[in-house]
Amino acid sequence: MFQPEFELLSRSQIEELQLERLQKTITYAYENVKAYKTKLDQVKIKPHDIKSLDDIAKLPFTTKEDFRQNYPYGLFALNVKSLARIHASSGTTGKSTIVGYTKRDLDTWSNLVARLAACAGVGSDDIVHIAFGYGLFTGGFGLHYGLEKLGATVIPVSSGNTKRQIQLIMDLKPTVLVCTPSYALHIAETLKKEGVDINNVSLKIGLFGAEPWSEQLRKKIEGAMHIKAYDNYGLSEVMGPGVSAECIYQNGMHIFEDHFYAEIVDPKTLLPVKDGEYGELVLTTLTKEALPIIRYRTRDITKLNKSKCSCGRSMSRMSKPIGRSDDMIIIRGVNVFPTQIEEALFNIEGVMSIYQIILEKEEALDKATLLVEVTENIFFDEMKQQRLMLEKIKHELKTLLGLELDVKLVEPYSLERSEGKAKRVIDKRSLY
Ligand code: DLL
Repeated sequence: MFQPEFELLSRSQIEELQLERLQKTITYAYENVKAYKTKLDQVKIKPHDIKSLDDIAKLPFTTKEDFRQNYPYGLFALNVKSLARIHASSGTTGKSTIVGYTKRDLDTWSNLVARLAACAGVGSDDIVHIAFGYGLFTGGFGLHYGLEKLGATVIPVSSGNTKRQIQLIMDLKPTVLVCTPSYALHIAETLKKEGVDINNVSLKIGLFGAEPWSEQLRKKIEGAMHIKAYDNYGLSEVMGPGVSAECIYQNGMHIFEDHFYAEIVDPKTLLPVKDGEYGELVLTTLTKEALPIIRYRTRDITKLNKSKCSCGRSMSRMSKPIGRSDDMIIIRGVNVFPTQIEEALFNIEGVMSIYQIILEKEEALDKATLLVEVTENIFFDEMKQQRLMLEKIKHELKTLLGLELDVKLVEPYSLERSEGKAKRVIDKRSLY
């Protein structure tokens, strides 16, 4: 454990520390960020009204829209000149979200990323190949400085040029791979295509995150690469990677609750869900200087488990997010997340690990087509085999998800591979 003095606190000690830090954060944000003062004044709450952790429910939420309205620096508590670094979120629409860090924030961040890696059993003897993009995205630099702090040997490869990645993996013999799970899969496929014997690959551990992925995908990656694959979660608005991470028991990601306060709310009513139920994760930072964030609506759908873990940590565990509330697709009245389709698909032999959902408009109705890559012997087999495969996929989707979808089998390696976050849903509806 990297920081056992915090990681092993009991539940009551965590909550005591959280309350103390929450009160400080609310006062600090109220006094230093105009947007927060205005929001709190509007609901007639003063920082001293926060007397217990439950009182947080009295505070307004912060959303991506607040970042847009206050672009670029309006939510910062300090003058930008006093900051040590700026990053931005990988927004797909509109302007990116700008985030900033003081020296102390960067120190906290690297401690939390060191914790994240140690949680998965990474240590100072490890050689780490980082294939996250370096730049405004928080993945590259975030993991980099944390792993250096842990004492590991870091190779800052960055993303892209998969053949070169493989050459470096074979030559430099890293023991840990850091990237998105979809890129890990692409690396695994390329290793196979290049005819590399997996037993000659030095990798033992994968630290994968930055996008939703199913248990089935984990099994595929672990099987293809002969590694243990661990999930970790974070978002730029709150810090970047290092908000939560799996320990060796791979049974939920421990939220680093001495730095973040987590709530789960119903995304429609915004009221807390019952303990252990799925809902939207809402996070409040407890120690940030440059950009304190109160009740940020992450849009990520997950659930919390507050029981003590076999690793000894009492910090709550969040389940793998099944998706973002804004990625949920509604097909003929059934709500689904791409990861649920992924789970159903990957149960079927002959399905490759890549799929895409195309959303289109047909007259006034939404139409969804699922493109699934299948192995060569199925794709080039007789029509009858292909028909059987189609039926199998449709049946699996129907029984597991109650979903009726148009399915098309496509040739292996015909769908685009991602070097960063995968794009599972292609929404063409706005084009009509
Ligand atoms: O993706 C930070 C990060 C970098 C996390 C590297 C882990 C590793 P953003 O680009 O701001 O930051 O995107 C944040 O990505 O709200 C989730 O929707 C999604 N996400 C991140 N990690 C996971 C994960 C980084 N482990 C958004 N599982 C978040 C599911 C994830 N979704």
